Amino acid sequence: MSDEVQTQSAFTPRVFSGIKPSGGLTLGNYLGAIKRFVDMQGSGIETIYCVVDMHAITVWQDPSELRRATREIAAGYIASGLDPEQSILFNQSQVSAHAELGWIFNCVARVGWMNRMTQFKEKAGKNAEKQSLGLYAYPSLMAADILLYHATQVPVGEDQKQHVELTRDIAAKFNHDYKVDFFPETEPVIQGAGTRIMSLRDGTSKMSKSDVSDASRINMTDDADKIAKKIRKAKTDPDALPSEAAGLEGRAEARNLVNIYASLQGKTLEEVLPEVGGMQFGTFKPMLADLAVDKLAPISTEMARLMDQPDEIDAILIKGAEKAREIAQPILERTYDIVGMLR
Ligand code: AQP
Repeated sequence: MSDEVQTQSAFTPRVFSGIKPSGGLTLGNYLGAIKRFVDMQGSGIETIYCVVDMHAITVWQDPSELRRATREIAAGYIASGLDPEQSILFNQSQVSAHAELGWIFNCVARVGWMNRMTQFKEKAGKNAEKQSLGLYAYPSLMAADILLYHATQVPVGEDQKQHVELTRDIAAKFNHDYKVDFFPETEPVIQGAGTRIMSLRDGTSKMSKSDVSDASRINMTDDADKIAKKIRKAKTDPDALPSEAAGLEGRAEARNLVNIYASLQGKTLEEVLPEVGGMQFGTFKPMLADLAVDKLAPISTEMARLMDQPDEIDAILIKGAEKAREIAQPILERTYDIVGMLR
């Protein structure tokens, strides 16, 4: 390694996270990720939020639908309270340094590490051989997304914890192999009751935007009637709600609905159980539906307004990408120097 390469040992706190436009936003994305993004925006730390379109194409995406979903996620960010003047908002493919650092990390990450990624196993199922190489390698690109900004904190839902840990392993191996202290050990920020929102049809599987059943999820664009209907039809059990968390043992669907109720109010499960304990689902579900509509309607109304102004969204993303490049490019160039690439 060249002695001239500047290394860094103290990292300025910086937040990075993203959502992939593989469909419309769900309540899971909102409670597990976007709500946290908004909380962190005001914390005095620089915040960078990306629409990770390069991750979306790890499974087939119709090009015009990908453009639409990219704008919808950007609209969801803004409508939920992310301010393009306070946070950097952009889509990943506009900053080519993500792909470039991703390649370097493909050469740092080990096949054995990737083989342990549970999300690939879940998504690929029995058809692993037929999946794209990109789906298998995507956690390494995710590490590049984060480390390209020397991000120290990544707000994510529970399902992404393993990938942030892999990011730390990649950073540590890079630093060790090249004898530098260049990439930070990023911390996942997994907080609140909404870190793992489950399907409304099956309390043991995650609410996902690509689930074949629309009834399994609440989309951020669903209207009040649809939200109420989906909650009314959500799978439950015949018992009343308990007043203490122990009473939710073995009741995945009941736990999920109470979690959603708590998270929408920014409270913990323990804080809301005394209020809802003893209620039958016939009473609780309409109350939950009213709360969900109350919280989501202003967001979906603003999303619809923004989606009618695609040029406005595109301009925000272009401007955000310029700001992102200003941070990313020097870090990429220093990485090339460390690795020994002549430029
Ligand atoms: N159900 C969920 N509960 C809590 N957090 C969730 N997140 C996703 N689903 C839930 C969080 O949202 C962020 C963005 O996720 P993503 O869209 O990049 O990828 P994903 O986790 O694979 O989301 P989906 O909806 O399941 O997408 P598909 O169906 O296309 O794979 C992450 O922080 C994630 O934790």
